[in-house]
Amino acid sequence: MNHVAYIGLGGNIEPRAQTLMRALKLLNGRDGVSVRQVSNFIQTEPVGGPPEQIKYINAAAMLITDLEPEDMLIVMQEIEAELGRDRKAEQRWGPRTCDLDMLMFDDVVRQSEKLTLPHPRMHERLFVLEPLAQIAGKVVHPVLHKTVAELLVVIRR
Ligand code: A4P
Ligand code: MG
Repeated sequence: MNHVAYIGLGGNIEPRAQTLMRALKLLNGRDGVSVRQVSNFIQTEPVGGPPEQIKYINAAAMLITDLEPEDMLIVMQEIEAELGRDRKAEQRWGPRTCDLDMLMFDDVVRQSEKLTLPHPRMHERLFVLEPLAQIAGKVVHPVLHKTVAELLVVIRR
């Protein structure tokens, strides 16, 4: 297990907390993936998407893994599908059972069609930074060269 990855979890279709718990269990059950830290589950106002969505529950987790980022993303997408997420039926930023985003993976900086690291919107989003700061406040963003705690201060201003 030679890599450290931070992921964001979010969902706004009931049972929200139960679905996120299942996602963490499924991740931890995969070969070469171990969930080591999990933030609190927080309720957040929906950002973007259609009006009148219910609130999200968001969380962040730290994993250690032998997988490379692309393989980790495939695992995350398989788990989203297992939890009933159907991308084709969904609107952009509309309600979803479980969205798993790869926020940071070691110090990898990469931009491909399938995977951008760090996640391109993580530093703009309270619903990502607030739970992430609970478990990774001192971790430095490899592009912005600020810690997660510092990024959180910036967007709260
Ligand atoms: N992709 C590229 N980089 C990554 C990465 N680092 N992690 C690609 C995960 N995926 C990555 O993602 C779309 C494509 O991004 C994938 O095919 C993958 O190859 P998706 O999960 O299918 O679609 P999405 O999540 O609907 O789109 P997007 O643009 O990623 O949405 P966001 O940015 O994740 O926002 N409000 C609250 N309060 N809480 C939320 O959790 N989430 C969203 C979704 C909107 N509003 C929210 C929340
Ligand atoms: Mg996503």
